[in-house]
Amino acid sequence: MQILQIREPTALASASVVSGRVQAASIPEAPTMDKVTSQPPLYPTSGPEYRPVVTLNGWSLPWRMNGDWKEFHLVAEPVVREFAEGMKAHLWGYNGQSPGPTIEAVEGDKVRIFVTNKLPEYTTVHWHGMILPCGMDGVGGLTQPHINPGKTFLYEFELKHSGTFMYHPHADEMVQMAMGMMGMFVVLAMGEMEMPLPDNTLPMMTGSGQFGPIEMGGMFTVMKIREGMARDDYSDPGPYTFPKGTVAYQIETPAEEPLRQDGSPRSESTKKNMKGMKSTKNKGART
Ligand SMILES: [Cu+2]
Repeated sequence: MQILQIREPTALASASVVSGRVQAASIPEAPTMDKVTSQPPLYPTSGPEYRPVVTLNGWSLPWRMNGDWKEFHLVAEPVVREFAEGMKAHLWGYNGQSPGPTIEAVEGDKVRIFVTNKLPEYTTVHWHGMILPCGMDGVGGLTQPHINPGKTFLYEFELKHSGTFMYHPHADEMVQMAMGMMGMFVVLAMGEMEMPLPDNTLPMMTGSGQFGPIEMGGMFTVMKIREGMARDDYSDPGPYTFPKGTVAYQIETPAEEPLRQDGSPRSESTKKNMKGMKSTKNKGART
């Protein structure tokens, strides 16, 4: 919030507190990145000192100060990323890259994020896990109108809690996220953390459980709670011991191969076509 000085004498009397968005008429520059190597972090030029994060094979989105608002500009757009020499993937991302640039700010900051849509379809940006007003949560159709191609929306909110968050669309999710639209949003804590980071958690996207990797579809942070753990004990109690017979399991299929819908076995020619595929025959052990 800022007090606007309005020059017209008639308006002076009614000069009032207005939303930050009135100030936002000039859209900040949208930096873009063409390199896929880790870029140096951005040190704060105002506000509290902190040690910025380094995004591996990525970069941090520059911002500008406008009054007490930190302004960022994300551009959702098709991008080309070279994963290995000569292997270029046509993706969707933000500001020239996929994943999008890391947004970094400090607990208590007021952020204003401009989002310009240069995709061939509508989008939104959801600030995953962050505590903010419902109408800033970026769920197309539910909490805001979609951002149509060529349009720019503003998100304005105060960063209430520190943490490592992410942003991604909540619009045509299965396509847009699969195409690479996501980025990290790091909110640094002011002062001491009240609690050590528990190693008793599995962070989303990077965790592995006792049955294999835990994937994005889960989007979970899994806190391990066990009977008998001491209060304030955040040590990792290890994998959960499932009671016997309570885990979904694979069975040996009685038929050698599935029948077709009409009940006939697959023909030899079909088998030949399927030559490259192996049938999995894992022993389904019941725990
Ligand atoms: Cu999410």
